[in-house]
Amino acid sequence: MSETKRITLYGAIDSPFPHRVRLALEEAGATYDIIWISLIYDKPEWYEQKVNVGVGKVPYLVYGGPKLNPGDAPSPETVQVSESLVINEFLADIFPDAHLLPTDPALRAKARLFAQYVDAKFLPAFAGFVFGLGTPVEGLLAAIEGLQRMLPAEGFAVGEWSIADAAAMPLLMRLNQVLELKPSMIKRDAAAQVVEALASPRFARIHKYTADNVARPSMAKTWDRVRLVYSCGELHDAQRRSALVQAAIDAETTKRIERLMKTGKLNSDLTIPVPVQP
Ligand SMILES: N[C@@H](CCC(=O)N[C@@H](CS)C(=O)NCC(=O)O)C(=O)O
Repeated sequence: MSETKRITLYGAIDSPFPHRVRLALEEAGATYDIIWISLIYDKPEWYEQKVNVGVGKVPYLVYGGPKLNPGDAPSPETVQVSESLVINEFLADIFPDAHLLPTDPALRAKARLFAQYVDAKFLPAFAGFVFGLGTPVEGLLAAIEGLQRMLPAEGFAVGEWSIADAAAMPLLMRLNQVLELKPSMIKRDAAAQVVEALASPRFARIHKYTADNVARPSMAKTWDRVRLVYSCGELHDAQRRSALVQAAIDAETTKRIERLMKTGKLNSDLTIPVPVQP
């Protein structure tokens, strides 16, 4: 594809998966529109009926066609891509000059293995811990350690920044946020143990890796916690603001858990054994 066409991303503020795509778009210096979908409250019916048909998950990327507004169906001549890791590969292809993936085949393979580890191992451990479903502290730490082992001595997952980093960072950011804000679903003693372990020399490499990613403008522009804070009403008093953020996270988490208990599914991809109700 020689010239870049209009890009529309359908995303949700609290979801790590569209965040992956936003990181890649920012790193590519792309111009794009975002249409926000509320997943928890008032998920609009048109999204599953007209956009990500029959699936309804975010992210969803539309490439080409005229400007889209909420409620529009993308025109049939557009390219439509789902699945965050696949979308990011697509972005690497349409923005070759941005080097979202290295050119060396060995490094490309490493980048893909890293992303695959994130989804296969880190994501279930993260979700099980964050949603209070019984991932033990050591299970979570082992998953983070596995990620850490895949990192080179310095720099990003494959040296230069790549979409492998976009795969991992949205989850690491949300884990850190949960450890800091401790919504009510999180067991406080477990959170304290994780915080202490992550601050220890055992996790020095992932600590530095996270800091290196946080320092990038792409993260500053896309980290949704800021949006969540501002969506709470442009408050300036830090204490009140963090109480409101905590309340919002608690409310969202509670809704998610209620839905999980009813359906047995965290989302359409991820099933976590639900404890049997007495
Ligand atoms: N494997 C997918 C996961 C996407 C996903 O599960 N998105 C969730 C939000 S975290 C979603 O849109 N769920 C639909 C819903 O909750 O209604 C990806 O990487 O894009």
